[in-house]
Amino acid sequence: MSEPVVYEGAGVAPGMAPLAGSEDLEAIYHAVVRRNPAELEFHQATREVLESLSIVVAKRPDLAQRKIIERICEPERQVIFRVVWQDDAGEVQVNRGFRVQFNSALGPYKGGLRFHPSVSLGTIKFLGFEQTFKNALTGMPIGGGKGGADFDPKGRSDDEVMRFCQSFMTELYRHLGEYRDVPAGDIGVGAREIGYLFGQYKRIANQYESGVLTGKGLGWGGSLVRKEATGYGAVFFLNEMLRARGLSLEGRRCIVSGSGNVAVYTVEKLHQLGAKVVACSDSSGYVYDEAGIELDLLKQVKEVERLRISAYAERRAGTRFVPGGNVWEVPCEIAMPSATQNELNGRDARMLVSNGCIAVAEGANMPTTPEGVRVFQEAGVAFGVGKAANAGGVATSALEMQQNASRDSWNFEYTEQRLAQIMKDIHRTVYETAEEYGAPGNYVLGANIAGFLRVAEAMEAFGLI
Ligand code: NDP
Ligand code: 2IT
Repeated sequence: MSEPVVYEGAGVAPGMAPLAGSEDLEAIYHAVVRRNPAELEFHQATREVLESLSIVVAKRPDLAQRKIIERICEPERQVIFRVVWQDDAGEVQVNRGFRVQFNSALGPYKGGLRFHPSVSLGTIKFLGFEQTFKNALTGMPIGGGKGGADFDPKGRSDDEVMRFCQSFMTELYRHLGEYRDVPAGDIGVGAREIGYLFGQYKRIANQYESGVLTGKGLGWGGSLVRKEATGYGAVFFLNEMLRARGLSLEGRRCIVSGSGNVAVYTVEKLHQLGAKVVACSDSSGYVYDEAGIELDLLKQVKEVERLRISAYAERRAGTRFVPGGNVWEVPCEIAMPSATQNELNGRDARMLVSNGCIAVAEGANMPTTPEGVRVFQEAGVAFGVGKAANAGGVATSALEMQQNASRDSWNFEYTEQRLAQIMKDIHRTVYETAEEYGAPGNYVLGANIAGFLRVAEAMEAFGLI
């Protein structure tokens, strides 16, 4: 992948269109920039949604009158806290923790926790904003939130990760609850971290409140398919996009960036459905495997041993590791960015298009820059925006909450079938909304409008909140 970029300046990234025909939306955007200085990723995410909304504002002046868009752009609550812990050498470490409780119109705040050194308030705010619309699209009773810390789990021992998680939860617990706010995983937070976090919550709250976190282990309240859900769901969504064009996945050459939770299960489902993934990556470079990525080896290297992606190439003949390489230079028909925000820029998009790429489905949150999105859309590439395509993870989290509430657990087949149906429904909603608003095939517009309207209508019913 390209080195992820952070935009400099006033927050209008290259490739962003003017907010057509609406001074109000332009004013709202500038108020967001003023009120959230230096939070460039948040500006970018807001701008993308506002671009889709001009058409709604024209049709629904009532919404503008009651300032619903301004209200939706302002998080309900933001918590920032100190996290102190001791490393294995006995040295004291100080990190910063965040939880942005963005919108609870449709249900308790719901969204993952990210542990990565790049995390700042702007990162968490953009993710919480996106999550609000994504969760609305699932049709499930969940509001939007996101949290995390600038903690870097890389190279840390299990004990260090445990001490960090315990300290983090010692502050965060007071803001959580099955009916209040339900975190899960994201970058740097998987089943190990959720275990330590749940253990600490249980100690402090003195109750076994299964539904307070999702992504739990299968032996203690987790749901089958949650681990696989984001990747599987993104492939289901991709499959729907292809079907809508009369195409199929069979035999397609694919690239998946990243090699974490989302990427691994994206590769797994692509292979199950007859496609072939020839490259994946991590922040150190990419591996190229013409025979198709060997999934057991990828899982061994990444999930079990937590090694760099180069270890994959070292252990498999006929493969190549390209240190610092850009995975998008590998020719493919289908690209699934599944690592991080702004990892695929305009140049990458042009390269993909000229190499014959026909579809992109975003497993990550906001991985394609605005310029990249424009390049794909202008070239007629089917472009599945993250808040629709990667909603399978949080949707299955909601299924986990449902199982916890009824003290039940469902089998794999049934749960996967629920996920597949949810992804089909999201695709249909987004597709039909785009058509209704005069932009057939524009999944960005369809997702933003459909998600926005669901949240806005609930907020309207609640009065001025
Ligand atoms: P993981 O931590 O499991 O994996 C992240 C992968 O992306 C790793 O291969 C990592 O490489 C790479 N990566 C992360 N940050 C960077 C960076 N700044 N530069 C280059 N590479 C990077 O995370 P997930 O798979 O859970 O998350 C991936 C994406 O999917 C994120 O955007 C997340 O928000 C999104 N997402 C996750 C969901 C989930 O259920 N987990 C649900 C929906 C969306 P390295 O190890 O070298 O850092
Ligand atoms: O971005 C996302 O949707 C996630 N990280 C999953 C959130 C969740 O609550 O399962």
